[in-house]
Amino acid sequence: MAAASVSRVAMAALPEPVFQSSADTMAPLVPSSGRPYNPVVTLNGWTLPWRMNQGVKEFHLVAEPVVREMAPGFKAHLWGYNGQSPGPTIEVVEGDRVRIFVTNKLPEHTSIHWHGQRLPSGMDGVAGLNQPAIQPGKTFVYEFVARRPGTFMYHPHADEMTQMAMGMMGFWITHPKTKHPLIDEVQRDFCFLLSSYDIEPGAATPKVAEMTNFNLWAWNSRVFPGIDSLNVRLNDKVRIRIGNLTMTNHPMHLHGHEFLVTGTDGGPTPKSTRLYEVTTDVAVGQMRQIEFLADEEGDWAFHCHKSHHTMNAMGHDVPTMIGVDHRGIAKKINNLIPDYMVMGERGMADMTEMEMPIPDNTLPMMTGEGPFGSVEMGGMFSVLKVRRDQKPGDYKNPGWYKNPPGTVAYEYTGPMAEPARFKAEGGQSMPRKEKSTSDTVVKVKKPSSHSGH
Ligand SMILES: [Cu+2]
Repeated sequence: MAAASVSRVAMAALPEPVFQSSADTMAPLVPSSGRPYNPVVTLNGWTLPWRMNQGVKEFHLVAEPVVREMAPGFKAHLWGYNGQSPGPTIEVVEGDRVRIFVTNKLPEHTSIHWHGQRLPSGMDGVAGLNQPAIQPGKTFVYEFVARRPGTFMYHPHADEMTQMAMGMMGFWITHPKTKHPLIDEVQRDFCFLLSSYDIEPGAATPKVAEMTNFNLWAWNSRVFPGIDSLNVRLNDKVRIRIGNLTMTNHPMHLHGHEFLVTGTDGGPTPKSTRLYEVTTDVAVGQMRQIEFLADEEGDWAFHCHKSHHTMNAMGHDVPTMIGVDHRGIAKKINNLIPDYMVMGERGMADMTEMEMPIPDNTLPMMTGEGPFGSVEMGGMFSVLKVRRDQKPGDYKNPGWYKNPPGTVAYEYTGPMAEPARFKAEGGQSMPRKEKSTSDTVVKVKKPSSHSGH
């Protein structure tokens, strides 16, 4: 009797969960209650609406299996929150009291850890240590005050290997309540999480036991060419917040501009620590927020600098064939094995042109048509688009940059000069040991065939 009445009260108090079915980048959610702030834009994501309940911001997260379109033509069966992986971004203001209802619709228990937050130990979300795990079908309540402004994330702390490999994660932003000496106002504020998956070509569900050999490198569970561009107005001050929930580091590289690292998940960085850079490494479990003045018009690549992270599945286990003339071989082998494909005798770029047959629900390894041809990218790659005529607050993709005449690299068609080759060998600080005059002889002993093995 008592238990029934308690649960009825709890049900009545539960805010209605909001779900998202689209992987499009949603417009920033301008706060309708509470202190005002400049909302963020979650790349290919959205911000979770809240309910004000007697001064408390109430959110409702539902942990559940989801279908995430990782790029057009490729859908993955992941786990996430409220219809998507990653889950919705949570945006609050420093000093807000926040109550988060978490309903578990997964086939196994879960919990949520609020990465980087100052909160009571019992709200930190490590299942078994800080709380009992949330069993399937149950709803738990987390409540704390968002004490520090900054860039944070949330993710399960129960069967983490499976649940994070399946895409369970989300962004959390605590905006400063008043002007903060180390937090500048910006016109555009983007955020995304780095995640990686191992989904066999033709399959849809990640292999969760994978430790190192991931084949999909994602921003917000999207891969190039499925990652939306970051569209800004010329001379906007831009902030990009990045969190890394993969199992390796990602040197994030921006073209055309220098940026400062203005914050980590530890909070805003002291000004004395800020260096102008064009690449910043985001290590495992870290968050970085970068800021720059977008004062160069154009289309600027923004990507992870590990070249294997800007390609999609099938990029591994491919032998290097550069310099090997195997023309004609493919055709001969094709008579024996119909789908056989020889890869890249002049480099891998051939592969984008070959349009090799790939299984259904699989992305090409390198793809993406730009205004001048194939971009030959995949994975963690997008474009910062800086435009003079982009309206304030307009996040629409303006299309390709129209380069002013005379500002595009072009082909030289004049006479070729005689090559002048430099003759000298490189110097050496110390002489090498005299080479031995006799060749090294390697004797190979064949295993005897009658060893009984
Ligand atoms: Cu990377």
